[in-house]
Amino acid sequence: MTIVCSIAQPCPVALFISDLHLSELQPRTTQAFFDFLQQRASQVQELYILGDLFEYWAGDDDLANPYNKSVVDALRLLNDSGVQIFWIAGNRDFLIGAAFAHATGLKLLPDPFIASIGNHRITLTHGDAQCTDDTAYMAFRQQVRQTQWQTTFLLLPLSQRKTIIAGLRNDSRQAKSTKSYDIMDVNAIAIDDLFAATGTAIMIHGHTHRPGRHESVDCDKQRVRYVLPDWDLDTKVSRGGWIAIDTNGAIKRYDIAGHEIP
Ligand code: LP5
Ligand code: MN
Repeated sequence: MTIVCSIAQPCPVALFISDLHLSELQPRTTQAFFDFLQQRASQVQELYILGDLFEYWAGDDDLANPYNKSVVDALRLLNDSGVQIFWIAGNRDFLIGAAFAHATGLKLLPDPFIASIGNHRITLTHGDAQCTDDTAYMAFRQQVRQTQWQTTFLLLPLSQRKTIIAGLRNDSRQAKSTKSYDIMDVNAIAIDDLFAATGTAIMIHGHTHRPGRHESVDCDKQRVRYVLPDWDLDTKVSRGGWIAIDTNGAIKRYDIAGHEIP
C-alpha cells in the first residue's frame, strides 16, 4: 500500500509507537506490527519506538529465538530501506542492548530524549518514570535499573532469567490489581518538572495505556502531552495506533485502522 500525500493530506515524516507487548502468544498483534512497518513506517524518514515493543526482553542472547528474529528481521528490513529507527526502553524491555541495536540497525536513545523534528523540540519518554505515585513500582524500578543488578541478572542462564521474569510478571499483575487507577497514571508534578527541565512544550509518551492529548498552560506557555495507545489485536476489542508528524509539522493521532483521531 502506498500512502498518497496531497496539500490537504501532507506526508508523514516521523511516526511514534509504544507498548505493543509483542510475543508469539500475540500473532495478530505481531502481524499488525509487520503491516505497520511495511505500509506506514516505510513511507517516513523516522520511526520512534517509545518502549515496551516486547512483552519482555530477557537479554540480547535471546536474539536467536525464531520469534525474536522475525521482529529483528522486519526492523532491519525497514532500516535498510532508509528509515531511521530510534528506541527508548520500556519497563518490560530495558535489557535490550547493543547487540539488538546492531542486529536491527536502530539507535538506542536515553530516557528522556529531546527530538528535533521540523520546527518542534519534543520530549520523548516511555512514561513509567513519571508514575511517581506508584511508590512500590518506583522502588522496583530503582533497583532493576542499576547497572550492577542487570550485569548480575544477565549472568544467569537464559532459561532461568525467563522463569524469574514470568514470576515478576505474575507479581506485577497481582500488584496492579490492588492499586488504584489514579496511582498508576503519570503524576502531574513529575510531568511539569520534565517539561521545565527539558524546556520543551511538547511531550510524547506511552506506558499508561491511556491514549490522549492533554493541554496545559504554565506562565502563558502552552504545553501539549500526547499519550500513545497500547496495541492488542488478539483480544475481542482490538486496539492500537500511532502518532505522526507531517511535513507541515502537524502532530496527529491515528487509530489502528489508520483513521485520524480528532
Ligand atoms: O508491566 P506491567 O504493565 O504489568 O506493570 C508495570 C509495573 N510492573 C513492572 C514489572 C514487569 O512487568 C516485570 C517484567 C519485567 C521484565 C524485564 C526484565 C527484568 C528482569 C530484571 C532485570 C534486572 O514493571 C507495575 C506498575 C505498572 O507498570 C503501572 O505503572 O504498577 O509495577 C509493579 O507491579 C511493581 C510492584 O508494585 C512491586 C514489585 C513486585 C515484585 C517484587 C519482586 C522483588 C524482586 C526484586 C528485584 C530487584
Ligand atoms: Mn510500560
